[in-house]
Amino acid sequence: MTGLAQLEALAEPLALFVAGGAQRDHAALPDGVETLLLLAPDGPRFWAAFTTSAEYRDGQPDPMDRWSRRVIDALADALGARAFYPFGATPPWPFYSWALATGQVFASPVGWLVHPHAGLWLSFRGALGFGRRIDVPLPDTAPCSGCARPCVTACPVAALTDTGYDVPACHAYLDRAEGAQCLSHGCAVRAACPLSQDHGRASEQSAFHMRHFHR
Ligand code: B12
Repeated sequence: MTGLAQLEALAEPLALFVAGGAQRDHAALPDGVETLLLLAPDGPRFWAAFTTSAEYRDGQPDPMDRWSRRVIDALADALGARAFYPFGATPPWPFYSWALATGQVFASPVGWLVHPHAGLWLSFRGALGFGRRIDVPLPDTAPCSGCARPCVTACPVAALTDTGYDVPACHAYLDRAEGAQCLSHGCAVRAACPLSQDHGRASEQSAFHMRHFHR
């Protein structure tokens, strides 16, 4: 089995998928890393898998970050790779830039990352850095080509458009009664992406992340 097939097989029961691979010749990768494979939650299966974990149930802070470290550190050990996380590092590891360098993830009209499989629900739980090159097939088409761009007008207070993200305006709306829909079902912009529809993310997962964002 190649490194990619082996990782995909190990990631599948964890409800993670390989969202893309960044290569040293296209990305600023950490020393010693030739290929970096990005791991993303795989639709509604992810929430079902995560909520059965000890971390989700133990009542301690940051359960998803602790779960991610446990399972992705174990993948790194099994595959002889080095694990990187989008949280807990100062300064943060540049996941956004790494994602764009894969050629499998794209900047949407609103700037956030969009993926052919996950749409705007794309996020990362970690990445594995390998000391050897591992090729990852590229998608046939870029996700936003020919799209009517519903993401640009979906935010009820225009806090996120193709002119940028007004974070204080987003939080102010979430403080109002009308913001309850975004808090309990997730960001309206991310939900509006046609590709997000097929990813079928659980509302409970969106509410979990929105609580974290808006705490
Ligand atoms: C800081 C941060 C934020 C800040 C942004 C503040 C700002 N505007 O400057 C805040 C707290 C607002 C934020 C919010 C969210 N974020 Co955020 N955030 C990060 C974080 C931890 C660090 C970014 C950074 O500074 N990198 C350092 C520089 C050097 O690296 P870089 O990759 O080159 O950085 C580029 C990007 O950060 C980009 N950028 C700048 N501002 C913003 C804002 C957002 C929201 C995004 C997506 C990108 C982005 O420009 C930078 C230069 O090219 C990254 C994780 C990571 N390690 O990268 C996640 C990350 C970018 N965020 C992510 C997510 C999911 C969110 C939320 C949607 C969380 C949620 N609710 O689920 C929210 C938005 C709330 C909502 N309405 O739903 C995802 C990307 C999602 C996507 N599809 O694009 C990341 C990759 C985390 C992950 N685990 O997957 N975030």
